[in-house]
Amino acid sequence: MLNMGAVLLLLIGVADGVTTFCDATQPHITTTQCFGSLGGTVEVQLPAQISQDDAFRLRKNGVTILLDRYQTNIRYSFNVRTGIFTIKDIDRTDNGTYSMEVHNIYGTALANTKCYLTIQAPVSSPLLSRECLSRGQQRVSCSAGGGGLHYSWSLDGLPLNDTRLLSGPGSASDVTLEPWRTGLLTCSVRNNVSNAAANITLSVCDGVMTFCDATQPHITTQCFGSLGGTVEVQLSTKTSQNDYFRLRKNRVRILLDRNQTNIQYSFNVSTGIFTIKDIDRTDNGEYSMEVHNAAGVQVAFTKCYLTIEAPVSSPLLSRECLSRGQQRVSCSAGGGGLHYSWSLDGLPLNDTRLPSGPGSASDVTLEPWRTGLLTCSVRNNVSHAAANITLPVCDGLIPFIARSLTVVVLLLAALGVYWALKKKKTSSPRDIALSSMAVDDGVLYGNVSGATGRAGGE
Ligand SMILES: *[C@@H]1O[C@H](CO)[C@@H](O)[C@H](O)[C@H]1NC(C)=O
Ligand SMILES: *[C@@H]1O[C@H](CO)[C@@H](O)[C@H](O)[C@H]1NC(C)=O
Ligand SMILES: *[C@@H]1O[C@H](CO)[C@@H](O)[C@H](O)[C@H]1NC(C)=O
Ligand SMILES: *[C@@H]1O[C@H](CO)[C@@H](O)[C@H](O)[C@H]1NC(C)=O
Ligand SMILES: *[C@@H]1O[C@H](CO)[C@@H](O)[C@H](O)[C@H]1NC(C)=O
Ligand SMILES: *[C@@H]1O[C@H](CO)[C@@H](O)[C@H](O)[C@H]1NC(C)=O
Ligand SMILES: *[C@@H]1O[C@H](CO)[C@@H](O)[C@H](O)[C@H]1NC(C)=O
Ligand SMILES: *[C@@H]1O[C@H](CO)[C@@H](O)[C@H](O)[C@H]1NC(C)=O
Ligand SMILES: CC(=O)N[C@H]1CO[C@H](CO)[C@@H](O)[C@@H]1O
Repeated sequence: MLNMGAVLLLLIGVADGVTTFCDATQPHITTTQCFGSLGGTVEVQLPAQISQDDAFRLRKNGVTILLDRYQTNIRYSFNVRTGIFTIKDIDRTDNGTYSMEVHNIYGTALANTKCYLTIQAPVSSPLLSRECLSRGQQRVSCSAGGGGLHYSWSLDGLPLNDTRLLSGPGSASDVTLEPWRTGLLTCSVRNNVSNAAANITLSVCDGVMTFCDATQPHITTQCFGSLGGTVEVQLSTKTSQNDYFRLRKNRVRILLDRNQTNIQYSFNVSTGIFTIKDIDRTDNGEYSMEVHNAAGVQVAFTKCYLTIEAPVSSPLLSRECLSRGQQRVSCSAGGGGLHYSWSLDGLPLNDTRLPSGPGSASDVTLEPWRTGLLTCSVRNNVSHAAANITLPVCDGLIPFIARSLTVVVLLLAALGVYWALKKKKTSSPRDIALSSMAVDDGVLYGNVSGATGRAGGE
């Protein structure tokens, strides 16, 4: 049974990850700052010159947690030989001041060491998204989970420092780059317990081209242009080389007769197509064109209203296991007026196959047994983009069961030891120590259930 407990502890250790180390023996520092990773293990180096005859007492926020010969309980352990104090399965309540007093057999204090433990969530893999702005500029955003995050960027291995950036400091979670920057951009994220990085390839932003047919008379056609892109509006097919035309934006003349091109606007007389390049937010509005023949008779009058939307950026998918093995997948994309749709293995994920929410939401919750290739498609009136994610079975339930079993196994083992000792001697000072340890175990049991609750939510 103890073997089974050890195997389960091993499994949990493998599942849970980050181990941090802290040296609390440095002289002249009264309280050393240590960091522990949520769900991980911290090892604190305390004075190692303890002999077998010395007595020690470890306290957390003034309360004794380990004493003399009782050097191990479910989560705390102290190795007398190495002087390393270990806390496993860290949760948010483990923050606080830890201290250790060492006395020799005459009761003389030999050492008193203190450290303050701060708990941080480890850094999750960063997600990168890239967006084209007007004039070919591009913005890249980096998002990661975890506490106290610090960002840094590099392009083709060289640090992207402030002199190479158009906006903001190089330590922000998003950067804006000049139009001509290309290469491999890396976002590195770190905190005091872990670090992670992600890459994205930068190419030139050349914008999205949209087309709109505004040749219908008597109505104002709704047209859409993409921020940073180009729009072509079919205004008339009736112009001949001898006609005169007049193009207006919000009633102000922008192009006239033979002067058919300026920096942003152009009109091709032979095709009747009006083009706006390098669109920015101020380009929205009503455009109209009047065509007169050589005799001054109006032969055409068309109108359109141009709405500007930011194009859809590559969607980012993130997956989260909920309790009971359900899973939630979120899709996030940049852009204006976004419309989402989902499919699983190529078949639309409609409302009858979803436990919650409509299939047009930006996140969906799926039954535990759903597996396959999930696709999130995002579109607006100027562009569209999609992303895939492979759904495995949520194993969130396994650590939950494993931890509950471990607690049961260890409590049974403790009970076994207790009964064995009670049989030997009915009254001894050890019994007092053990009963106080049993009280401690009660407190620890609370901590461990807190940890399992968290695992279930992950
Ligand atoms: C532990 O952290 C919480 C906030 O996360 C804080 O309110 C609490 O005072 C801290 N406990 C100790 C003993 O420092
Ligand atoms: C910025 O980076 C460039 C090349 O990566 C380097 O030559 C320059 O010295 C750096 N400037 C600062 C202020 O770090
Ligand atoms: C990013 O690219 C560099 C250079 O190709 C590579 O060494 C590194 O492993 C990549 N990092 C990630 C997270 O993909
Ligand atoms: C065309 O219009 C621009 C202003 O938009 C003006 O500066 C230029 O002189 C005009 N050219 C001709 C040939 O009319
Ligand atoms: C107008 O469009 C035609 C057909 O696409 C093209 O051949 C011509 O070069 C264009 N004219 C101008 C001034 O762009
Ligand atoms: C939902 O999708 C399934 C298979 O993909 C299809 O058989 C069913 O008709 C769809 N239902 C609705 C209401 O669209
Ligand atoms: C496109 O624009 C129309 C209004 O003209 C709107 O009703 C529709 O929802 C838009 N479509 C998308 C995908 O945003
Ligand atoms: C998603 O997967 C499908 C099927 O394998 C593939 O055709 C499509 O190109 C993929 N899309 C993306 C954005 O990776
Ligand atoms: C990267 C990071 O978050 N570093 C922090 C580690 O902790 C010290 C305080 O001990 C902070 O000053 C750092 O910013």
